[in-house]
Amino acid sequence: MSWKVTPRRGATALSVLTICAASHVVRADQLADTVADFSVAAQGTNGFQYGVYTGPNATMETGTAAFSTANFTVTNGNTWWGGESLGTPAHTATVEHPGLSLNPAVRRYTVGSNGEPSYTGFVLIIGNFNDLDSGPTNGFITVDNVNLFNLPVVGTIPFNLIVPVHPGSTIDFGVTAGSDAFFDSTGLAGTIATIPEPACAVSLITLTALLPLRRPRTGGLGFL
Ligand SMILES: [Ca+2]
Repeated sequence: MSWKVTPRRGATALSVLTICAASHVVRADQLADTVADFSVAAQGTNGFQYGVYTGPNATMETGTAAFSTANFTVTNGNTWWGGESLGTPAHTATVEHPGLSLNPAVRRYTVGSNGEPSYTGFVLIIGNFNDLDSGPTNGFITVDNVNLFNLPVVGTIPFNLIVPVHPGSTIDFGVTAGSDAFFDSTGLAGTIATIPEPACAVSLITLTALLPLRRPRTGGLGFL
């Protein structure tokens, strides 16, 4: 007789799933946009800083490679310039160029800094690196000193990461030079958005506990 019970529980499951779907209407909030939030007004504007890791091709702040903005000055009104030859390393609204020293160019968003939303939870980091010149480069993303993405930039290289963060978390977008930094202009466009918690998660867990451990021999196809 279990087949009569199962459809009823299945119907309950469907109604809960409907509620879940409705709860996901809650919109994600965008925390940052590497292009739209670019500013030369001051380091930290819109939560972003522009600098380098002080280590050749470093992708994390380990050993001697540390993010620093100490040597950066503003020139030409629209570029953070790192003081090395040929105007490198450099950041614009859409471009990262590593230094001739092979120190990677890094732009950092710090969660909750400079009046940015104080957020704890998962974020979606999505966008792409784009090869703008002939020199080989790698594009990377490092969150709280853990490198999560690091790929050669050939054509357009998309990234799509879901990462837990908290106020003070650092999300670094960077470009490494490889063997040299000539012709290494690399496009970057990325956004960081919150991911709402599924409000129905507890309900689903509770529902799962109510479901039969074994599917009946008959009526199984009608379950959910
Ligand atoms: Ca290169």
